[in-house]
Amino acid sequence: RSRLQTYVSRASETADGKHVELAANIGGPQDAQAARTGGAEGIGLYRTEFLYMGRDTMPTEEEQFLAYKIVAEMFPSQPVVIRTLDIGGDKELPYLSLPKEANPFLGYRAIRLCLDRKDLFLTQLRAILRASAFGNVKIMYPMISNIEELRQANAVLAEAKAELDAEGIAYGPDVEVGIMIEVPAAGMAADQLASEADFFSIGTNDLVQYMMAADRMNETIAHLSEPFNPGVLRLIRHVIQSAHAKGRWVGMCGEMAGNVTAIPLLLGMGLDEFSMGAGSIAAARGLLHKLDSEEMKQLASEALELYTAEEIKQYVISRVPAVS
Ligand code: PYR
Repeated sequence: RSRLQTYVSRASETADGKHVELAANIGGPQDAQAARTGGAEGIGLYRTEFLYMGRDTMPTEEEQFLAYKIVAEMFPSQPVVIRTLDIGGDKELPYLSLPKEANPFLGYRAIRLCLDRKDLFLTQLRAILRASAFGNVKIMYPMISNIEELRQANAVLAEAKAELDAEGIAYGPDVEVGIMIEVPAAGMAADQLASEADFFSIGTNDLVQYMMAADRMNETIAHLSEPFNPGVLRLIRHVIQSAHAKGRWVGMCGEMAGNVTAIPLLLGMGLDEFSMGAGSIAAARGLLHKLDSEEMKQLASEALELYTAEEIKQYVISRVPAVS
């Protein structure tokens, strides 16, 4: 057994006994076994896009229900956060006729598309609700920009529940409904959104792209895709503090959540759940075991006073030997 292997099956606790959740990002049932063997304590991001891609017709409610239920049953008491369809103009779906857009990442995608194509959204929400009868399923809306979108999405969810009630079909009684924080305006308004969302998950890949106004696929400006930028870190801190003030939990499902230099800072800022590729979980857990949560709180507050991403990273590395 390698040293990392020993961390696959241990609880995710810091040196001083604070529990955080280490969860996995998956793209479908085919990834769920690797998530379990990798030591995930749940699924922090179930990407549902793949169910819709590479085919000529929309997946039916039954197909989706089965794909969600299998995963819910594999993590019987642990959370499985299912993200509703996050697709847009950069992908081809033959049965959707998506518009060609000059700026697809600023365009008709994710919750925007779902609120416009209610038929599609209602079908997916029914499928997720039905799967929630078989495990600890949570629903998450992607790309929320304002509270109206959250309310509109919840209205469709209420409709889906009413339909299932009328048909006598079971679903979980207390399904939590959260949102992704990817749009900077939503991050700034996190205190308000926390009044109506049960949890947040910070999608740092998109959040950094939108905060830095830098296309993350554009190599020429790759240096700007920088999650350690002080502005980005301060927004993350604001999101976590705002959620906690309203008694909500906060996860992160972007790449930053599995970054060993970021983990001490995120722990110090109070992040509750870290969701990452299954292959990163053992290393993250091993690191957490060595960190003192109170010390990391201090570290984070000092690091967020520094002016550059490089200084912040160097500061973490100098203070946390386990990182380097
Ligand atoms: C993001 O970080 O943007 C994800 O969607 C995971």
